[in-house]
Amino acid sequence: MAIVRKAACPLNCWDSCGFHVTIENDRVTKVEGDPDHPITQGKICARGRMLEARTNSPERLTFPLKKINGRFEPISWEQALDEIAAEMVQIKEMYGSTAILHSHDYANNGILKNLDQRFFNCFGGVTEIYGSLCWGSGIEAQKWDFGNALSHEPEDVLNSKTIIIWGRNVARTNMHFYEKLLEAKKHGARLYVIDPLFNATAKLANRHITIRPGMDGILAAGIIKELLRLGLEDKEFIDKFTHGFKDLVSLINCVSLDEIVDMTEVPREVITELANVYADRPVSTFMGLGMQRYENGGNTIRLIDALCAVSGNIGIAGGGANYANLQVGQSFAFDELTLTNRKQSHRQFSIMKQAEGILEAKSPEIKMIIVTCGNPMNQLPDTNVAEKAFSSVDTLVVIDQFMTDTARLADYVLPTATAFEEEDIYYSSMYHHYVNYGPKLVPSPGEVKSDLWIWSQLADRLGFGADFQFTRQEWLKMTLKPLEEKGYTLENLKERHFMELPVKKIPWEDKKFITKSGKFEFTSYLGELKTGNGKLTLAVPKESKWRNSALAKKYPYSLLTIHPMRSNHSQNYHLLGNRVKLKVEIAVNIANDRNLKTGDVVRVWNDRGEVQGVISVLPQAHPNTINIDEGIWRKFGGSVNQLTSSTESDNGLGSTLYDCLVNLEKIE
Ligand SMILES: Nc1nc2c(c(=O)[nH]1)N[C@H]1C(S)=C(S)[C@@H](COP(=O)(O)OP(=O)(O)OC[C@H]3O[C@@H](n4cnc5c(=O)[nH]c(N)nc54)[C@H](O)[C@@H]3O)O[C@H]1N2
Ligand SMILES: Nc1nc2c(c(=O)[nH]1)N[C@H]1C(S)=C(S)[C@@H](COP(=O)(O)OP(=O)(O)OC[C@H]3O[C@@H](n4cnc5c(=O)[nH]c(N)nc54)[C@H](O)[C@@H]3O)O[C@H]1N2
Ligand code: SF4
Ligand SMILES: [Mo]
Repeated sequence: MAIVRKAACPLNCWDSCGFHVTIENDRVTKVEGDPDHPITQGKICARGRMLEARTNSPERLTFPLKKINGRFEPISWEQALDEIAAEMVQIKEMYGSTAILHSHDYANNGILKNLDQRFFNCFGGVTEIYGSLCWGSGIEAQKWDFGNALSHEPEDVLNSKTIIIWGRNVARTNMHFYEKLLEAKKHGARLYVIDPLFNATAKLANRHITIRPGMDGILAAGIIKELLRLGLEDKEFIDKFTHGFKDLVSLINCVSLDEIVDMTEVPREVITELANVYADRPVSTFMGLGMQRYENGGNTIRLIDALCAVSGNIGIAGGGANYANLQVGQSFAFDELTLTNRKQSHRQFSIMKQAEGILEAKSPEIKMIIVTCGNPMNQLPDTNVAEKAFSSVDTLVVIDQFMTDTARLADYVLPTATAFEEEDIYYSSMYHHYVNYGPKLVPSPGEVKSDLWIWSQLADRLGFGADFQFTRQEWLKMTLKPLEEKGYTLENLKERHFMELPVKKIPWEDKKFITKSGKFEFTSYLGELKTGNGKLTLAVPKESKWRNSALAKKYPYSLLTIHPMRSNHSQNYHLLGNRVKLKVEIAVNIANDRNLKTGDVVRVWNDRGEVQGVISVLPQAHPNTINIDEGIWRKFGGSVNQLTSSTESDNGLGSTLYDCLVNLEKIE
């Protein structure tokens, strides 16, 4: 008999949806949107629906595996856990616990996924990664400017006169916001999209403005320049609530509008139009994450923040410099969950440069890597170097659901549960402020165990089992403690399946910023403290003709590797059948210059690597721009990250995945 139960999407996504999951004979047979969920409203994307296929796939890993003489053999959990624990003890004794690297990303938004950190902290502290491939530069930028990265509640967009979608692929990556944009448009809001690609969101827009990749900060500077020339700035806001405006004015004065037009390839009249738009408040700006994956990414977000501030669009209904909403994640008791104070040793590599970290590590060298919730062989930049690094250690342990490109390299592969096979609470700090409850719905296949079970078993063997002797109920209560004190209980959440968190709906309404000056900082004290320079700059991408003309001659095209439609990163390609091909999307001028047409096979290369794929000509993309969707597996022609660079962004905390020049040619 079929029953329908409420659950939650675990995927790393803006939308954090509520589900209706159909179960027949202990099997998930369908995943749909929960019509009662205030954001989801009954609609979900293909990635959500495909969680059924991910759960039931015959390719699921169902036994622990050990590589013996180059081949994977099934082994018992006893053997796998005993051997891994024994090796951890030995490594700790001989080299210290930081000879182990914990490599992870955020493939699952479950709160209890953070218990991996508790495990490694209680073990004594391992080498950890810091920063983020995803949104690191922008988060840090907003901390410098505002003190925190906060967004308006989604509903508030209905108060905007104009909505600027700046480098966010809403229709593809953030579908419930797309629905809101439709609604706002019906209410009379104007919609602008600034993006090098004419994406599905651009189709909805009143105006699509293409830009040379990586030049958005320069465009924001140009708009500020025009605002000031026309006397349209919000003088009161600037005087009362900002710090460092003089520095901003000097910066703007040292570049002409003609130069800005030349650099951004955005026409002068469009820049003037945008200045008039920004002055006609309220204007809400929604920044995407693609735009800050450049070496100048932090500064780019800071200049757009500055534009929102100069035009008086901060702290007002229908306004905002919306990027992420960290107040969501900041509502939970992570310290209690992760026990940071138990760490005795400590070393960190940036997530971008973990491969270099592994290859160069001394005293101690990295002897073992444990990978959770990530597929670094696909998703890290410069994957050829990453593969060398991950292959160089004595023991690689990968915990995953499938035999990914990373798992293939492993010595031990431990099969883990999908979200429908364990209980957790899910949230995303990217967009809305609801958390969702996901119960355990079905048993796991074969000998699959949850990540949490694996940590508890290893903890037992390593002598700190007591730190893991809690029920799921107890773990969840521990995490929700700060909320429970305010009357938001786990019982309530379990009953309703979603809960609206008590966060600020219009951030900075009181104009009290949590920076050192208490003001919005055009010149940042925190930036000065951390990097020696808190001033805004007119920085451009590292791989550009201004910074490296020889490189730009050799590799004349900008490569974007944006997020795929039907997969969350690498998670679904193997489930899409034999249709999967690496598609090389090119601007019309490249097609003309190189005599290429849709269907041609090309190789795309730079000094780091090469991929081959099939051409698709993109109408209305910015000249000299190429896109290849990220996430594709090696066996289908990936990873595209063979081409990308592991350079860190200006503030050290973000990736430069889209700061990437390539060349291409037709092959037979
Ligand atoms: N379908 C799908 N949805 C997803 C994901 C997925 O893998 N698949 N992943 C989720 C995750 S983890 C994240 S981080 C979010 C990301 O969500 P988004 O920020 O929407 O997506 P990205 O693919 O990172 O960024 C892509 C957009 O930035 C534009 N862009 C690139 N460079 C520039 C630039 O220099 N200037 C401007 N103005 N625009 C630029 C691209 O053309 C594209 O439209 O999506 C989430 N949602
Ligand atoms: N070129 C390029 N590269 C990119 C990006 C880009 O735009 N362009 N985007 C970057 C961004 S924004 C992000 S967020 C990262 C994402 O990078 P990753 O998080 O590494 O990518 P995913 O493919 O989502 O997931 C990784 C693995 O986690 C596994 N997994 C899922 N759930 C669980 C679980 O509960 N437990 C365990 N142990 N494993 C689980 C999945 O099966 C999958 O193999 O990629 C980054 N890399
Ligand atoms: S992937 Fe995102 S949009 Fe799709 S169902 Fe999950 S949370 Fe919703
Ligand atoms: Mo991401």
